[in-house]
Amino acid sequence: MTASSSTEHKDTSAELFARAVELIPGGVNSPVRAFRGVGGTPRFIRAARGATMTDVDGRTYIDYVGSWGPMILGHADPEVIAALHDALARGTSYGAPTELEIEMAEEIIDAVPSVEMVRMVNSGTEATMSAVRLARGVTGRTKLIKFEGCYHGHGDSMLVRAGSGVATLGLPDSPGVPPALAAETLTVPFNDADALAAVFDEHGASVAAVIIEPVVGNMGCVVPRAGYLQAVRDLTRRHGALLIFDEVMTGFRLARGGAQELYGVAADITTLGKIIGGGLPVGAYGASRDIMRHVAPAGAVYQAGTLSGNPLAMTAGLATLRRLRDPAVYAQLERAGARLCAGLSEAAREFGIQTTTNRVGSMWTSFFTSDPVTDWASAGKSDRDLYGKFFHAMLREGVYLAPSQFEAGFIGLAHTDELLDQTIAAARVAFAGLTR
Ligand code: HOZ
Repeated sequence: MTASSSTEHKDTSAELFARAVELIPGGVNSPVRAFRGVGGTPRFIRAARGATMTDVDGRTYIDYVGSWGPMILGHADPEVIAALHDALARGTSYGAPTELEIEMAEEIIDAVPSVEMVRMVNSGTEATMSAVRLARGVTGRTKLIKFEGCYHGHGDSMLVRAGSGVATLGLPDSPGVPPALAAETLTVPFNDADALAAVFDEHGASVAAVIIEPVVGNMGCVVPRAGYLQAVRDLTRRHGALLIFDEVMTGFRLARGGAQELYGVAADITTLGKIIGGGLPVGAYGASRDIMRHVAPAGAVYQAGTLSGNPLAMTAGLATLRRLRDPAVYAQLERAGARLCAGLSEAAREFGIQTTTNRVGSMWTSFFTSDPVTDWASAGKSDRDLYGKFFHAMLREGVYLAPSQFEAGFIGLAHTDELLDQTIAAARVAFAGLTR
């Protein structure tokens, strides 16, 4: 499929981007969208429906970004939209509690057994920042262990050797983070339990928490080795540190109970976002009652938010989560992921392009390297120039991938077999072009 176009020669996106860069840093409100990881200028989107997005020049793309994860049902899902219409008529924000927030808490608690109480916030960043503060408040310790290439939003403590946009821009440590605070964050390679054990041996008594993406999405998709998450669990218990699973991407995506359900490892604190907002801004953190009783006003660890538990976000989230109660959903996503990734790998092989594709369910990344990708060092070996060329070739063929090698692709329930096969056909054309 080639991007369908009503105005083939027009580039309104480029015109809008030229306006945007004068007004918004880098022309975007979140760095990866600026296309710096792949070159060129971003497409400005006018509308999206199901598994496709249409840009301002009328070109339609099969979308594998899915708003960076939330759109598991597809864009403009009729049930979500109907629920939002209904909610809109009752007002957009009250700054006072609603029954919807209780229903959302019940839905999350039912899905994730390690979560007995939950606090809603407005983004994944807020969720992880709050989770780390909670861990520090509960343990009375200050150090945080994170993994190289994992990204947990842009909170100060997390911007150390981070993935996602900071890796894409080659700025893994951000200016503006006080060195004294950054020094409280220790980093180790993902998938290396011995390295984690060594850091615990040295700093164990001062470590408040380990924060991890149980399946990494932010260095591209990187899969935990068999037994690795359990080893992380065991080490945190042994050293009295709390284990934070950042399930902002994986929550309700890999299984209803997220990576914790899939791998059978329970976290102490879980962060969520993306899918639970059904496409509206949202985040959440939850844990046992014993941990959550420390959060204000029940306890002394302070955290608050004007729009937290916003009725529209709760409505879109609930309409989404209720559809994900059916286990058949995850079987369908698994089949779709397997079909797409098998097709992409075969197409790459056909044209002699070296790729390694990592996938768990509906999260995946094709890296341009023949070596296994198991951590940040191996992800960094991927040929980013080639990824950029592939990305643009796919865009020309009507497929919208993440504009960075270091992001996961997301498949949703609206990606039909026909669309998946069109994507594989597009990849054949793209790979053929790379060999010329
Ligand atoms: N860093 C985000 C995904 N890992 C990108 C979010 C965005 O640009 O919207």
